[in-house]
Amino acid sequence: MRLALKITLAIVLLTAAGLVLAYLYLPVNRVAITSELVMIGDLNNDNRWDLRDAETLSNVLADPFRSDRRTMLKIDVNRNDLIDEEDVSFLEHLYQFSDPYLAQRISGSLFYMPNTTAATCAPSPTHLPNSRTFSCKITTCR
Ligand SMILES: [Ca+2]
Ligand SMILES: [Ca+2]
Repeated sequence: MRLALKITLAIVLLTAAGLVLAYLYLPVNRVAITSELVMIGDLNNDNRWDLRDAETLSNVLADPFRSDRRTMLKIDVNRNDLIDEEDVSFLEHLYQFSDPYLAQRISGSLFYMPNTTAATCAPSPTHLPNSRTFSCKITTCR
């Protein structure tokens, strides 16, 4: 076998071995996920606001103690740790139009800005003992 062919074959084999080792041993994800984006008001997790969310909201309001904390977080739009009339009226108005920009334009200045309809949360919300506080905060999403 000619020397050039041997060198080429050796380079190809070393490159293939290097790629296999890199694929097997290089970490894919070095950073643990510490938060996720949560869409406020999207109660059925389909990434939109519609009448199905309104139906879920009325079910939650009928029996609020059966709902999980994540759902309650998504309903507490004004972030006062209470499910109150302001939250419900905001969400019902949003569900009618499915578009926060359109809902704001129609309702006027009392409607929350669309960029406040998202929050970052820990993947499994952590709670302080004897507290209803979530480890979430409102973010501005543009
Ligand atoms: Ca939804
Ligand atoms: Ca509230």
